[in-house]
Amino acid sequence: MAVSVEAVELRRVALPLVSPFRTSFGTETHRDVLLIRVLTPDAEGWGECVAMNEPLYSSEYVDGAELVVRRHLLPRLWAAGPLEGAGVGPALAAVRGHHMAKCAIELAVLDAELRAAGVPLARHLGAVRAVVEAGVSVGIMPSVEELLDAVGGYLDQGYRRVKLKIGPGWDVAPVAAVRERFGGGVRLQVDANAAYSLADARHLAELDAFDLLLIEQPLPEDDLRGHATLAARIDTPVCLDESITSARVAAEAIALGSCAIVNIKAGRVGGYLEARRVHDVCMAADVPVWCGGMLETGIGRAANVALAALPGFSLPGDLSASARYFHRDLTRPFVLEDGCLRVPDGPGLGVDVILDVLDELTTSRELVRRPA
Ligand code: NPQ
Ligand code: MG
Repeated sequence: MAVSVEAVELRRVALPLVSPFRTSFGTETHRDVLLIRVLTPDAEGWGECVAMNEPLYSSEYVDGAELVVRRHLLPRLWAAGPLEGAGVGPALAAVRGHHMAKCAIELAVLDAELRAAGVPLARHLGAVRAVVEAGVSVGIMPSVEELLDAVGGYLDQGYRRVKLKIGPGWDVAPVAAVRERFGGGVRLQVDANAAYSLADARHLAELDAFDLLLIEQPLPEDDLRGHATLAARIDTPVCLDESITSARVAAEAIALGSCAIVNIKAGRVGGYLEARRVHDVCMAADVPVWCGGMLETGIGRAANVALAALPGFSLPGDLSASARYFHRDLTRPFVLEDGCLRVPDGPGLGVDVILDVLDELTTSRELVRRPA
């Protein structure tokens, strides 16, 4: 069902993190989020742009995303006229890249469309589950002792699997310590965020001893061939994150033997509908997938949980409780129930933005009206 977008609000929100999050590319203390709110005659819709403050995870960053939305994407949205969520990708396709910016707009239009129609996003995407297993991503810590305390706390909360961020100088020792302390029953995986090179293959093979579910994105984003070579040299299954920028690239990576598992993030591939196509490609190839995370607020988290309820998502995602990252969320908080998150079943995202909290955390806002 097409909706007529009358105006779009661009809003920047700053959420302090409960503790600093360190990865191989840097340390974050705040989440600086761009929100997209579309106003239509029947309903409003919300989207979240997951671009980081700096272009460290990928080339997108939040100031750039905001500019691209305003200058290059909204004019194309207006030109398209009334449209469905499924029409957003095609309407914006002339603009190269900027997947996270496009994803936020698509999600907002989908949300408005589905709220107006009374349909939950999960059902629209093809969800088959009412709850999804929650995993937690644990940053690089000042010491192994602090890491063990953090992991122990998350396991006590019920998380179904643990992902350790790794990088040169923080890899084999912390993994060995976590295995030693918590045993072989913990589902454990690692994420390098592209911090290694093929010359590290023998070193990364030392991780083979720890029965990891997977190693995520050891090599640079554009090195599919290198990942295929590495995958043949280590026993730990290789999973790709940053490299998988579309369903087509997912098919290529699988065909090349670059990965045995895929992390799906809607922002990275340009939207939740392309994310579903990545899921479909992987499922057809018997490649397990799981839902990645970008420290989303309740808006993006609700959409991720809906996506993760699709049938091919056979591993726990980076889907945590709101409290893993934020003191206060922009929606009712997501909470763990027996190590799982409930899939929202209300129309659209199925969660409502708490406007008081939103206003308190807002750092800027602008309303762009459809040209007459
Ligand atoms: C990943 N996420 O899978 C990312 C990377 C990441 C949950 O590990 C601010 C905003 C900080 C986005 C740190 C997880 C971030 C971020 C890491 C994304 O590679
Ligand atoms: Mg990753």
